[in-house]
Amino acid sequence: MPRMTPSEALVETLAANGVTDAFGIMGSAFMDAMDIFAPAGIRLIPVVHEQGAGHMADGYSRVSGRHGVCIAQNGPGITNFVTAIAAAYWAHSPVVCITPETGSMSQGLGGFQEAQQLPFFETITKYQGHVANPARMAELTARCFDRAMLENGPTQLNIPRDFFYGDINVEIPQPIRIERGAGGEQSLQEAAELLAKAKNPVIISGGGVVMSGAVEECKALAEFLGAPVVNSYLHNDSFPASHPLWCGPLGYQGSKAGMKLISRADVVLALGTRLGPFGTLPQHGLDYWPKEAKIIQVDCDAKMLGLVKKISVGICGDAKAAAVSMLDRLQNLDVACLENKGARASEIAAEKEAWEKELDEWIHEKDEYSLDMIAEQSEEEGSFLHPRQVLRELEKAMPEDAMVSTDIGNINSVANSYLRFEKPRSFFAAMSFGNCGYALPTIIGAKVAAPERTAISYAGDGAWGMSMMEIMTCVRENIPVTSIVFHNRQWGAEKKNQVDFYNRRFVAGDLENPSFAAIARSMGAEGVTVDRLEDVGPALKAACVAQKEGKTTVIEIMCTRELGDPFRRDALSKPVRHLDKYKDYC
Ligand SMILES: Cc1ncc(C[n+]2csc(CCOP(=O)(O)OP(=O)(O)O)c2C)c(N)n1
Ligand SMILES: [Mg+2]
Repeated sequence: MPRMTPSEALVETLAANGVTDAFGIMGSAFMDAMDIFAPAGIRLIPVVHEQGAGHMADGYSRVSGRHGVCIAQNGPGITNFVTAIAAAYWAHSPVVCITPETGSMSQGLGGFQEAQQLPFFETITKYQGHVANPARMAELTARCFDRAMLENGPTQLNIPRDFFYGDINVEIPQPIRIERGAGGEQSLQEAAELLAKAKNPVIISGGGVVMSGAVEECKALAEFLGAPVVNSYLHNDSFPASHPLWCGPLGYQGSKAGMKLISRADVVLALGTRLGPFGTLPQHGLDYWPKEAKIIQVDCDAKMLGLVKKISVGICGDAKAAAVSMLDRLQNLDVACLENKGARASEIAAEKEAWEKELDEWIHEKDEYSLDMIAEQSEEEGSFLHPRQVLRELEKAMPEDAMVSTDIGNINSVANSYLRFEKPRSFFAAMSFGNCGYALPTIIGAKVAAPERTAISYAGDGAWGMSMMEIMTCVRENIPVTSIVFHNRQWGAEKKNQVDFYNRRFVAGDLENPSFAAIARSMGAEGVTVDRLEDVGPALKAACVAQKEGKTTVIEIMCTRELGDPFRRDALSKPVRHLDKYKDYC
C-alpha cells in the first residue's frame, strides 16, 4: 500500500471524488492539507463568513448534482457552519462539511477553540465520520462522500487537528455510487392500476424529479395521462413552465390554478416528494388537499412514505425509474382518463388563464394594512413600487438560462407565483429550514459550479443585511452574480404577524437602511437603485449582460411596505393576557 501522510490521504480522496472546488476560510487546523489542495486540482474559495461557505457548498451541489465541500477552522469556524448545514439538510444537498477539531491530546482540557463538534451536527447530517485514528483518514473521507450521495444530504468529516500528520499506508478507496431502482414490483403495479382507474389524476412533481433527472420521464407520463402537473413547494423547476400541463407550484403563495386542479383529483401521483407539511398548507383561502383522493407517493427514502400525508401506495424508488416503470405498465392497462383527456385539457387551460389574469390584475395587496401603507408612503419623499408589479417585471426580464435563489421574507415568498423555469436545477430557495441570509451565498456557489449560466439572487433588505458581505467574495474571487434587494425598510414577513395578531404593535420590525447600492459599490460591485417600474426589467437585463462580462451587480428596488399573505396563519393565535398590567396587549 502506498505510504502517505493523512493530509495526503484526505486530499487524494477528495480528488478521487472529483472535488475541484471547496469553500471555507483558511485556518491552522488544516493548513497541512490545504497546502496541497492546488496540486491536487482543488481551488479553496475563501469566503467572508463560514455560513456563506456552507450555503455556497449547498448551491454548488444543487446546481451540479455533485458534492459541495466546505472546510474551516476548528471551534468558531465550525460553529459558523451550523445554520448552513441545517439548511443543506432540508434542501437534500450532498454537502461534505469538513470539520477539523481541537487536537486529540487536549480535547476536554478547555484549550483554545475547543468544542465537541459532533453533537452540533448530529441531527442535521446523514452521516458523521469521526477520524479516531489517522490511519482511517481516507476510509472515513470516502464514506462521507458516499453517504452524502446515497442519502441525499450533508455529512460531517470530523478530524482532530493532530491527525493530519504522521505516516500511514493506505489505498485510496474508489467512490461507491449505488444505483437506485424503480421500487417494488407489486407497489408499482398497484400504482399503475390506480392511475389506470383514475378519472382525474394529478401529478405532483417534487425535488426528487429534479435530483434524479426525471423531468422528461415525468413529462411522458403526464402527457400519456393528460394529467396536470403541479410543482411541490419551492420546486418550481421540476417541470417546464411553458408546458401546457404545467399548473404551477403548490404551497405558500403558489398557483391557484394548481391548487384548484389538485383539489378535484381522485388520484394523486406524488413523484419524488416527501410531501413536507409546510408545502400543502391552505393558501389563498383554499384548503385544496384532496382528502378523499388516493395518493401514490414515490420517494427514494422509505422513511418519507406516508409520513405526512395518508397514502394508498408507497413506492421506495428513484423518481425517474419509477415514472418509466409506471408508464410501461399503463400501456398494458385500460386507462379510464384517456376518455376525458380533451375536457381535462380545456379545464387546465381555463384555470391557468384565470390565474394569469388574476396575477396580471393583482398589482398590489388589498388588505387594510397594505392600503394604509400605500397611502402613507404616497406622502413620503421618494417613490416606492408595488412588490407584485416588480416581481412580474423581473419575471418578464429573466434570461432563459437563469438560476435563481430566493431568501426568506414576505416579498421573496410572494415571488413564488412569478418564478417559472424551463429546466431543472434552476431554482434554489431556502427550503424548509427557512433561514434568512440564504440566497446570496447559495447563488455564489451555484455560479461557481455553472459559470456559463446567469446567477440571480432575491433577498429582502433584512435578509440582505445578514448576507451582503459575501459580495466581497464575488468581487475578490471573480464570481459575478446579480442580486436583487427588495428594499421595504422592514422585516416584513414577521411584521405581517404583528398586523394580523398583535394589533399592529410593531416591535423591532422597522429597518432604517443605508443605500445598499452604495454599499455594493464600496465593495467593488456595481450598485443600482431602482424606484420606477419601467426601470426594473432594463436594470435586470443590464446586470445580466454585465454578469457575462464578469461584473457583480446589486439592484436595490425601493418597495412599498405593503405585505402579502403571512407565512402561516396556523402557527399563531390571538394573544391572551391574564395579568392586569398587560391587559392592553390583546
Ligand atoms: C436567520 C433567521 N432569522 C430570523 C428569521 C425570522 N424571519 C423570517 S422572515 C423575516 C423577515 C425578513 O425580512 P426581509 O428580509 O426584509 O424581507 P421582507 O419580509 O421585508 O420582504 C424574519 C426576521 C428567519 N427566518 N431566519
Ligand atoms: Mg424587508
